[in-house]
Amino acid sequence: MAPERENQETLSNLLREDRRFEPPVDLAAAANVTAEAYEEANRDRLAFWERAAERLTWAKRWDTTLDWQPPFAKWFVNGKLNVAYNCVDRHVEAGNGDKVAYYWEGEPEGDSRTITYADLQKEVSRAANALTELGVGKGDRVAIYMPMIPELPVSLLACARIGAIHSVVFGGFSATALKSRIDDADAKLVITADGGFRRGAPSALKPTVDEAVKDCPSVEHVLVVRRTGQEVDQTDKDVWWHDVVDRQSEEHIPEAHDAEAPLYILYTSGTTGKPKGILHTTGGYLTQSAWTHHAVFDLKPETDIYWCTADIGWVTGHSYIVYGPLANGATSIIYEGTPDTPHRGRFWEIIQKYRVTILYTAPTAIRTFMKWGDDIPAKFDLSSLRVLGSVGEPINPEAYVWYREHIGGSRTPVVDTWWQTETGAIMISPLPGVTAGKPGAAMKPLPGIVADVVDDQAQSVPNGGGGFLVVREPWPSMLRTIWGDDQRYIDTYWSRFKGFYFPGDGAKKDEDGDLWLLGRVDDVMLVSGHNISTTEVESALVSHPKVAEAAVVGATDPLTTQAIVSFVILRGAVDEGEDIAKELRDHVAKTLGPIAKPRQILIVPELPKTRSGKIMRRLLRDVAENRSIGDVTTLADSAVMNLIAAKLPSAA
Ligand code: 6R9
Repeated sequence: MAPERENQETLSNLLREDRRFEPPVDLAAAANVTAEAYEEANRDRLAFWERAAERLTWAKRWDTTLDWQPPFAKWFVNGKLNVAYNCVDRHVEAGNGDKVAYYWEGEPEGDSRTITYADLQKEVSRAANALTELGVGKGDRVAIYMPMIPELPVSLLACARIGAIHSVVFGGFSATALKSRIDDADAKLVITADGGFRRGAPSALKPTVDEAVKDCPSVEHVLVVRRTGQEVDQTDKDVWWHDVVDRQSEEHIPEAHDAEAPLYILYTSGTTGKPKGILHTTGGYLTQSAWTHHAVFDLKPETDIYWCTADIGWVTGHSYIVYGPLANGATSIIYEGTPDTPHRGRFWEIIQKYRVTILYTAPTAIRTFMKWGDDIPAKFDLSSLRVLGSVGEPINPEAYVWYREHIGGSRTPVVDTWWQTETGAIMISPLPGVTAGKPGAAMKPLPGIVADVVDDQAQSVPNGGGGFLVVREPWPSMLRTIWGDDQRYIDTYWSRFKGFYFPGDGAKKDEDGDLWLLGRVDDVMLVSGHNISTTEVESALVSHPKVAEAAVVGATDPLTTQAIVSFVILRGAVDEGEDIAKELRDHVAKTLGPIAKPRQILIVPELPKTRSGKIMRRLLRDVAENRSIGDVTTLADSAVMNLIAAKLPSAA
């Protein structure tokens, strides 16, 4: 654990960046959202969100836009709507039934499906009828543990349609992690598959579900999709999707649900304690996920082909593969596999094949592509791309510039979108037709969002200062509570700064007042009286041509309180005898100043990451401080920590 920092002053503001990228003229001229949106929202924030809500189809209009009993919000009070109707049926009714909703690419090459809005309407209706037959009703919880196959978004929408609350659990989590999430929500049904494809081979899911469910009294049925054809053990709770769903009527009349009816729970691991079940509701969530998708990606549903590479088990997949894009009538790609199967150009091949125009991915993927080399994307035609997005971690300036140049052909704006499971939708981001982008900056709160950077006394910091990110006013897609634990909701998010939402991230304002995200405050280091962000030191390391990826932690140090320890993946082989550690330490000192010079540089083959690609610095801190390694259940690949430990002489 990092030492207590009760009197945390502001974050040191070390990194300088002068590159600017103006929006392309033609994109700006035809942009969905212009600079006026900021003024409109400043004049009347609630009226702004009302207009965003009017983009949806309501069965009954709300009578109060916001009922705010801090920290509990209700949006669009007494309004009624059906999320699945908004995402599917209304497009069919408008004559767009033949429009493609999803181009689905399986991991095995050649395994693909095209799903129109009319197809989706039939599949979702059948699945909704099946859930009803299995005894699932309004307010019941359904746990979903599936690979990235079409039945996954269909399951989400079927739950939304009947008012059941879905809880998607990443297909990579262990039986213990799955069981604790099923128990916390008292799920009545689990939807899963025999397995999925990973790196060219079938990988089983069902045995994990069997293991998890054997002591879950709340679970009445397990609905199983046959995907890989693997042998599965049958239990008396199991029913096959093809037996139960396929024979249902393809008609289902959607009932309108209350704007505040729960839509889903999604667990975030957090750094400590039991996972938090983040609860999202219906009207506000769909309003903001749809509006931000329209604004931040400048989505033109008639012509764009949009691809978000996230897993649907992550909030990014919920809001920007399923709900936002479908509410907007978009055509999207869903890809089942990994970027390196069967070869390292798979992403670029998919973009070329479908003429993808908008790509939304994560810094961890971008850094991996940089490491693999510029020659791989250069072999493909990526000229269809017009907007690039990034999410999940701060994007290092070098990664931003590489992404823009090698993927975006130096034409496309890059939108760095800051948000969280808890915020439900994008909060801070450039607008591609408005903002002159700065590599590494998330820039400004979106219209209708009131965010700021404050010091530990909750005072707004001046331009040039750093501190804590806060959100000062409620927003439509905010979490409503932590499932079953209002007190934990209050303590976690609303107690650190009275009256403000505290997301747990550090941030700085540059001289223009633009925002830079600096990572979780738990990761901020205290070195000789300076608060230094791990993000800035990592970005400095990544700006060295020999470095592919870097993770930085503060380890207890008798002289300086904490000392900076860096874990670095190199871009290629390094000559014997070369003092790479010295070279990198000097590079950081030159880029950021001597205060940020790492005490230690450890060259490692991999970094520990979550399934959504976030570096788990907590585990690296354990290594740097010679402790036994903590909870690894949310790690994408648990073998990584052994690889790292094997590289260490003696860390401290
Ligand atoms: C959407 C998502 C949330 C945390 C968040 C922050 C980090 C996400 C970021 C970013 C800097 C960005 N984060 N996007 N940091 N710049 N563009 O990632 O949700 O998995 O809940 O993570 O991710 O630290 O607090 P979630």
